[in-house]
Amino acid sequence: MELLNDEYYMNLALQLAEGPAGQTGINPAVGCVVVKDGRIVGMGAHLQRGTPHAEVHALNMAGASAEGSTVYVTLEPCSHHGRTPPCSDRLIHEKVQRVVVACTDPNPLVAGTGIAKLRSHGIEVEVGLLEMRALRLNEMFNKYIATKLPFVTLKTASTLDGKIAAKTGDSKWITGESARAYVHTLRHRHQGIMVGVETVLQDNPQLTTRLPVPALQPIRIVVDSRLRIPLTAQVVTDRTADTIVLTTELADERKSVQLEEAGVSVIRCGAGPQVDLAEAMRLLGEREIGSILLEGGGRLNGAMLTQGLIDKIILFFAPKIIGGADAPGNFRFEGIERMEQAFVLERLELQQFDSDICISGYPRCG
Ligand code: AOF
Ligand code: ZN
Repeated sequence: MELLNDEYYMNLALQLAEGPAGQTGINPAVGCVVVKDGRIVGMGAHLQRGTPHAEVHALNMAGASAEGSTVYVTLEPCSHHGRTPPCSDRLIHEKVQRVVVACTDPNPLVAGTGIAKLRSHGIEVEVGLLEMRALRLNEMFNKYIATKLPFVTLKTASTLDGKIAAKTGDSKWITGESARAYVHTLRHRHQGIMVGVETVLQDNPQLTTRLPVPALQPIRIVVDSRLRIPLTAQVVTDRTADTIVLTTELADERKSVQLEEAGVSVIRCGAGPQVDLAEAMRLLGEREIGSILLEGGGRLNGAMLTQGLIDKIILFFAPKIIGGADAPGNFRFEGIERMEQAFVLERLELQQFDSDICISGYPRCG
C-alpha cells in the first residue's frame, strides 16, 4: 500500500518525466507536481527542447494556488537564461513554500545555483528524494551535459554461444518479436543509431524505428573508413531519417560527393586507415547528438568497447546454440590474455522477453 507522503508525490513526478523520455533530445526528462492543502493543483513534464520546462507547465496549471504550495521536481530548477527563463525565478515569483528536488542539475550553468537561489529567498528546499531513479532516468543527459560527448548504449542480439549470425550469414531472426519490439523502443529513446559498414553490406538495414505507434526516427550513423557503402543502400536512398557516414581523410572524394548529393552527410574523422572513433564521438557531440544506440557488428562493437567509448551494454540472448567457427560473434577484438583484463559489467539487470533473456549493465571504468 502506498503511503501519502513526499515519496508518493515525487514518484508521480518521476512517472510524468519518464513518459516523454527520449523525446527531449539533449535536454533532460523532467517532471513536476505542485501540491497545496492536500490537493494536487498542478502537474507538468518537459516535452521537447525549446519548449517550457516541467515547472512552468505545472505552475501554469496551479495558477494562484501555487502560493504557499510544495513543489516536487525531479531535477534541480534551473537558474540560467537558456531557451526559456529560469524556473527558480518563477518559483520565487509564485511564492511557493517548499521545493523537493530528486537530484541536482549537472549542467555547469546550473549545478547547485538553482537550489541556492531558492534558499536565499527563504524557500525550504530538500534534495535527494528518489535520487538514484532520477539520475538513472537522465543518464544520457548527465553524461552529455558534462562532457559534450554522446552517451553510447551498445546493444547486441545473439545466441547463447554469442553468435549474431549463422556461418552462412543468416541472421533472421535470432531473438523473438517482443525482444525486437523493445529494440525499436530503444531506438526511439536515442538520438542516433550507429552501425559498421559491414552490417550495411550484409543486411542492407533500414535502421528506422518501427512500432505499433508513431515513434521518433534517430539519425543513422554508418562507420565506413573506405566509403564502401553502396549508393543503393536503404539508409542512403529511403530518406526516412537523416544519415551520417563517418569516414577518414583518406576516403575517395568522388564517392563522398556522390553521397552528399544523395543527401548523406559525410564526416571525416582522422587521417589514419580507420575512422578515429574517439574523434567521431567528439564531432557527433558537437552536432548535438547526445545519445547513440550502437547496433554492431562485432568488429565495431569490439573497437568501441576496447577504446572505452561504451557507457552501457544491453545484451539479448536467444536460447539457441548455433556453432560455426566462422559464424560472426557479438564482440570481435584482439582479445585479452588474462582474466583480470576482462571488461566487467556492473549494476547488472536481468529482464526476460518471452523466451529471450536481456542482460544489461555498465562497463567498469579503469
Ligand atoms: C528545469 N526544468 O524541465 C528542464 C531543465 O535550453 P533550455 O532553456 O531548455 O535549458 C536547458 C537546460 O535546462 C538543460 O541543459 C538543463 O540544465 C535544464 N533543464 N531544467 O528546471 C526542466 N528541462
Ligand atoms: Zn527550468
